[in-house]
Formats: sequence, C-alpha cells, structure tokens
Amino acid sequence: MAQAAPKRQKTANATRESEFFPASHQLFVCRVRKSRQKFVLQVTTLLTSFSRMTGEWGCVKVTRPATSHELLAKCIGPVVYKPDAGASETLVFRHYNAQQEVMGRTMEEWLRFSVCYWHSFRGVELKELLCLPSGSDPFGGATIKRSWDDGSESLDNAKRRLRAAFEFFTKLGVKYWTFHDRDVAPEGKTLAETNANLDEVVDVAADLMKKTGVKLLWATCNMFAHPRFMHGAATSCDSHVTLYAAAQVKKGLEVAKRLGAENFVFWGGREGYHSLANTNVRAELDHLAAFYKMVIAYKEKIGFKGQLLIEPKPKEPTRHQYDYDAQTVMAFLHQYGLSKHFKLNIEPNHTTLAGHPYEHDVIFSSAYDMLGSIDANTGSPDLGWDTDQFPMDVRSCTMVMKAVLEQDGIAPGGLNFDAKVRRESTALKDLFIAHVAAMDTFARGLKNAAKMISEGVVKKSINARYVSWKSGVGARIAQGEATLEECEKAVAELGDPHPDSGQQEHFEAMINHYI
Ligand code: XUL
Ligand code: CO
Repeated sequence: MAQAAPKRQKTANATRESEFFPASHQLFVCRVRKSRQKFVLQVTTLLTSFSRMTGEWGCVKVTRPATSHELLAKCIGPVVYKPDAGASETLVFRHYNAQQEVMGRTMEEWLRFSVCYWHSFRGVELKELLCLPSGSDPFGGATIKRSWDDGSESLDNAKRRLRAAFEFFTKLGVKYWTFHDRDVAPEGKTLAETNANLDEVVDVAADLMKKTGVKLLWATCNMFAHPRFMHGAATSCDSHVTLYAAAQVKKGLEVAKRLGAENFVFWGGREGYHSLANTNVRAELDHLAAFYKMVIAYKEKIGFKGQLLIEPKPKEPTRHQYDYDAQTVMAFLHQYGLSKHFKLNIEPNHTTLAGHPYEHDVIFSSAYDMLGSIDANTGSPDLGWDTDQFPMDVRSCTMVMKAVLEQDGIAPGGLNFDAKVRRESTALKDLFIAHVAAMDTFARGLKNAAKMISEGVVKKSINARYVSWKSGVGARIAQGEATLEECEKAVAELGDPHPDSGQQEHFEAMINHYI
C-alpha cells in the first residue's frame, strides 16, 4: 500500500533553527532572532534565487552564509514512497515501503535500517581526532561543509550536530542510529573529563531518542584514532594502553545500557600488526581474549542486554588485522571459549578486501548462526582499500537479503549504513539521496530474495546436488557413523564415482531471473 505523501513543513521554528548556526554566523542568527519576518523573507528570496540558479538542486546547493539548517528543514521533507517515480526522482522510495508486508513481516522489520553517525555527521573514518563531515582524503582537505557544524570540538557544536542528525534520521524515516563514543562527544584532558563530556552529550541523545523514537542499533568505542592506540588497544604491547582501553569500554557499555543499545560492536582497527619482526602474535591474541572476558563480566554485572558483536576486517589501518574475516573471527571465538557471547557484524566492503565475494562473510557467519548485524556498504573491488560506498548493487543486496531471510531475520542487528558520500558529492541533498537509494536497493533485494525463496527453485536445485548424502554410506558419513573401512567396502561395490555437472551457469542464470 502506498503511503500518503505527507505535506512539506512550511516554516520551522526560527529560534530552534538558530541553534544550528555555526558561531561564524552569529550575526545572521541574531537577525533571525530579532526579526522572524525578515528571516522568512531572506530564506524565501535565497531559495528562489538558488532554485533559479541550480534547477532541482536549488534547495540545497547553496554556499555560506545562506546555507543553514533551515534548508534541511524546509527543502527536504519526509521522504515518501512513490513507486511510479521517474528516473531522475531520486529523493523518493520506489521500493522501500516501510509497512508493506513481505513473507509475514513488514519491510521495516526485515531491514532495520540504521544511519551511522561517524561518516554522515563527523568525518572520514575518524582518521583524525578532529574531523568534520569534510570529504578530506590523504591528498586534499575538506570539500564538504555542513552549516550546523562550526568545526570546533566544543560541546555546543557536538549537541547542535546531534540535533541536526536526529532531524535527518526522522526525515529519512530510519529507526536506528549507531555511533562511536568519540564521534558524539569530544575528548577531554583526562578520561574523567572525557567521560563527563560524553555524559553531557548522551543526555541530549537520550532526549532526542525519546522525542523521535529513533533507537540505538549499536554503540562502539573508538580505540584506534588517538595516538595512544598506535600499537593497538587490547593487543597493544603496552599494558597501560590496554587498561585505558578497558576503562573506555567500561564507560561505553554503561552508555550503551543507558541508551538501550541493542548491540555493542568491537571493530579492532589497530588490533593487528605491521611487522612480524616486532610482534608476539600469540601473546596479543591471548590478551584480546582476556579483554573480552572482562567485557563479558562487566556486561553481566551491569545487566546490559545488548548483543556483543565483532566486526571482521583483514587490513587497514594495520597491515594485518587479527579479525581477518568471518571464519577467522569464529575460529578465534571458538579457540578461547567465547563463541556463545558474541556474533559478527559483517561489513561487505571488508569481505571483499579479504579477497572474498561480496556476500561471502554474510553467508559463512549465517551458516554457523553467527550473523548478528550488517554494516551495509560496498567497496570498489578494483581498489585495495575500504571506500565505504553506499550499497547500490541490486544483485549483491539480493544475495545478502536471501541469507537474512533464510536465517529468519537479522534482529537485534540491522542494516547499518557504514558508508559515506563521495568527496565530490558535496550537497546536503546527496546525503539524503545516498541513503534513500541504498534503502531502496536493499528493499529491492528483499523483494527479490523473498520471491526466490518462496518459489523454491534455486533451493531445490542446490539440494539436488547433495542428494547422495541423504542415504547409504553418504548419510552415515554425514552423521559421523561411518568408518574408513566401510567406505573402502562401499567403493568396491559401487565402483568409481561419476559426479554430475555443477551447472554453475544454469545456477547463475536462475539467480539472474530474480534480480
Ligand atoms: C572501519 C569500520 C568501522 C566500524 C566501527 O572500517 O567499519 O567504522 O564499523 O568502528
Ligand atoms: Co563498519
């Protein structure tokens, strides 16, 4: 059922909007406060002239000081479902219809979309401590400016940024968000000061979450950006660093509990090595396991109910990351007796970096009931690094959603857009379009996968390939009952095997039928 398109809000509250103005535009803010009428006139004139200058992009393609939060409020209303939209209408959902039922659940329930704070409201991967949503890369500075962000590490800026983010989540219709502790609040001079900063911003977050109904899919601790973590956090050669990391995670779990986080993620960006010449790998992995045991103990002590997740990645920033891929992480958890406390947060861009096909880690973790959540993004596999692009490939998203449907959902995890708009996509509208298009791609993937599963043709054909395991000695091997002698005897009776065609092209063509 198509949702009725909500009417655009005509005017937002000028006083509230003024909170989003950067310090450098205080003059403008004062004028707003003094004269609401004049303000409305100014904005209207600006919108008209920018619309004229830039056509359909007019609402957001503006430069300072005209650009401001009110453009977010006024120009981009709640994104609506419009299945018959034309090719250039990229700010509407053509496939994602939140309340539409697919295989017994609503799209919203299956997909559990989440916006990540660090890419969309901070900077590029927190590679620096101070990072704006800037588009900076190792070869050049900021290309992207957001009007609500004055570039400072002040608490005021942190709170203003958070309010803008919640407005974004709401307009997009996304019910979850994710953040690192250091995304939302600035570091202080001591851990105590940092924690106090975090508490102050978390108060605002709690309030915004309550008002908007947007929930926390997961929180995580940034234990990779600060220079103290250069050798790692839990796997640092310096135990002082590890105990600092432990103290940071203690606070992170408390904050997660307070905000009702449904999961808590560990991405060990610097838990790895650059050189085997100076590294005791066994000691570092033992320390990592010991660290997780402290986490489990504290989680249980405070009664945090969220699911713990580990996010594999093979490299970057370290040359080799210990959580290389899904199978490596599952083996690590098994080795140290931690399997029942964790699941995996799979990011397909990391999967392809590990040299696997896009859906490989999703399928492997799901096969062992260890798929907990997904950082829904994509890379450019022709490159050797993590580009964190928005997922736009229908085939890839179909295969991921097939795995999600087959394991009966991803909750309490979700599809978190750990993705950033390109450095060249500088307009605020691009941030909306990126999310809308990615949501639509996953919605298409969901519908495709549901059709594939309900028709059952692919599954039937896969099962047919394994039919010899259902009876005879094959079944006895599968059940762990057969012996080598028995197999030898069976070969004497059956003769040489003559396996059937794998029919790869037939399977690929069948899958294409659903894309
Ligand atoms: C890094 C990455 C992180 C984690 C959270 O490549 O994916 O943003 O998702 O720390
Ligand atoms: Co990620």
